[in-house]
This record gives sequence, C-alpha cells and structure tokens, in this order.
Amino acid sequence: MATGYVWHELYGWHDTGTSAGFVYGNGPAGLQPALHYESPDSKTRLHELVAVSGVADGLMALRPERATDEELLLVHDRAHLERVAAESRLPKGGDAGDGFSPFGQGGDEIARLSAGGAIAATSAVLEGRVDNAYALVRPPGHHALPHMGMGFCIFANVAVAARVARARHGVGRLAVVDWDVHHGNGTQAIFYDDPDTLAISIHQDNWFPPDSGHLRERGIGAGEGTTLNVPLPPGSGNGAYLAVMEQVVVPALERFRPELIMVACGFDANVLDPLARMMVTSTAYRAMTGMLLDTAATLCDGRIVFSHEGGYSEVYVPFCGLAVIETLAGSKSSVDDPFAGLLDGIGGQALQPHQAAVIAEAAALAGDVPPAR
Ligand code: 9RB
Ligand code: ZN
Repeated sequence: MATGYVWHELYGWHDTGTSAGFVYGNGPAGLQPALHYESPDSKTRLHELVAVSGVADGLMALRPERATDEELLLVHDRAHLERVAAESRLPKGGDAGDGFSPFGQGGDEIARLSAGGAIAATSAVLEGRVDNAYALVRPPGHHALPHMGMGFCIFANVAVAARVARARHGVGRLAVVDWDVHHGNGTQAIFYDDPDTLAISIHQDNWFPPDSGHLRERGIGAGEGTTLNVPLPPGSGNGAYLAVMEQVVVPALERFRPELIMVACGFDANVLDPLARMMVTSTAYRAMTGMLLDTAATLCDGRIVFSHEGGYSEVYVPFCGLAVIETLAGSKSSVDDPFAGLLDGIGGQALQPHQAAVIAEAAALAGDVPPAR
C-alpha cells in the first residue's frame, strides 16, 4: 500500500487578499498593504517540493471533493454555512466571522474542498486503501467554531472529518494531536464534552486565541480529562517538543487507546516562522512524526491522518512538511533540509528547566486521561 496525499490547485487560489499584518492596509495612514499572512506560498511550495523531490511518485494521490451540507452540519450551524455561502457569492467575497478570516468570491467552495480533503484522507485510511495519509489542505481549520470561522479558518476540517469517521465508518474513540503553534480552540470546543475524543494541543502559551489553551482546560461532564493542553513558553525548540511527545502525548494516547489518530499538522512552531516564537526544525518534525507512527502502529493498526494547518515561512515550511511526508511514506528523498545543520545547533534547542516544569504538569494530567475500558 502507500501513503495517501491530498492536494487541489484551488487550495492555492483561496484568496485572503491583503492587509498590513493584523490591521487593514491604509496607505495615507502609513499602513502599506502586504499579502495576508495566510497566503498561498508556504503550501504551494511544499506541494512543489513534494513533487520535485520525487516523494510524490511514491504517494497515492487522493482527489478531494467539496464537503456537503450534511457533512459540515455534523459540526457547524446551518447559519454559519449560509453566511459563508452568501458572502462567497459577493464580488469581493467576505469573512468567515472574526475579521481575520477573509475569502474571495467562491471561497465557500474552496473551504468545502479543504474540509473535503481531510475527509478524503480519513476515508482512505479507514477503508484500508492507504496505510496513512497527509492532506495538504487550505484554508486551515483548527480555530473554526460551530457558529463561525476564526483565525484564518472557515470550516473545522479535522473535526468534520472526525465526525464523518464516526458517522460513516463506525469509529468510536479517536484522538486529535494538534501541534500547530496556536491553540486548537475550535477542535477543543467541538469535543469538550465528548468522552470518546481525546483533544491534545501543544502551543505557544497565551498567544492565539488570547487567554485560551490553559492547562486547566480539561474537558467537561462526560468529557472531563479528554482535553489536554500543553502551553509551552516562547522559545521552545526541538528538545521541548520531543519531551512533550515522550512525556505527554504518547503516554496520553497509550492510556486512551484511540481507534484513529488525527494530527492537526501546523508548521508554525518552526524556528523561522513570522507568527510565533518557537524554534522547531525539520529534525524534530521528522522525529515527532515517527513517534506518532509507532504509537499508531501499536494502538490502532497504524491508522493516522495528518491535516495541514498553519505555517508561514515560505522557505522553511516546505522542508518541515517534506520531513513529515517522507516519514509517513517510510522513505527519504535525496533532498536534504539545507538549514538543519545551522538551525539544530542554535542556542536554546535543548529542553530548558522552565519548559520542563510545564511539561511535567501536563504529564501529570496525561496520567489522568480516562483509560480505555
Ligand atoms: C488581532 C489578533 C490572529 C493572530 C494569529 C493568528 C494565527 C493563526 C494560525 C490568527 C489571528 C488578536 C489582530 C487576538 O496560524 N493558526 O494556526 N489575530 N490576532 N487581536 N487582534 C486585534
Ligand atoms: Zn497556527
């Protein structure tokens, strides 16, 4: 078999327009417009590196379809679907809800294709057509809430695919591991009271959304203990991320024993990212992927699906993404990360005491994740 791989040209055409960083451009006020942070380059260049490196030759291309109303309604309100559809018909498009999640005319169809990409990857894994899968989708999904988009996200790609996995493939317990550098608040909110979904998010402490993703947020009611947040201090690098995987993520998964692992795979914890202050390199992304693959092999017949989220360094995301996809495919191309030699050695890559303290707290909470009966 093979590793499934989702891409669609329209992902590169999702139009987020221009802004001046976090404010609207306004020339006379001194705010020169630039491309929106969530621009196509980091994703199209990853897709092109997958092709040029030859890695694509060993993958099974999966063609996404637009998520249907029925699929999106497993997570979202009808009012959200209708608002996005209506604004998508306007000549200049609209915004998914918070003012930071713009889309152009036709954006509804591209956002549905993005959620549909996560669904296609998940279905291929669950139907045994591929060993595992990577969905290189855009726009991202992990901030989207049932009633609105948020933080560049329109629909909750991973959560929708998870609910489809339940409804159509009889999946019971599943885990979402979110290593995007921002808190996976949407996924957390959607599954907060769900005892069958373990939602783990590793993120930069108190960045985006503000005041979200604290250690104390642990789920509610029957879902108590099935939300696990690891809010790392800014400056965390490979040592901290590998320690989180070893001491928190893998032990939590081993207790929970999911039937499927989904990864909200952002690359914005990379050391060159403009939207966060972490220091991860392709070396750690490769190792983290290997650890999850091994865990999936032990716990759930290797069933694991990666869905792309954030990551904004157009030069470095492609090498981080290639490391993940090579690891999923069990291969190594002749293309090496040209920056790893430099970036793996910069000061602060080793686990620091103040990082270890947070990780120890999260590890204790991982010990309270409800075990499979
Ligand atoms: C603004 C705020 C943000 C900040 C970061 C992201 C990253 C998303 C991502 C999105 C929106 C706040 C402009 C807060 O990569 N997710 O994975 N917006 N931040 N307040 N204000 C005024
Ligand atoms: Zn992010």
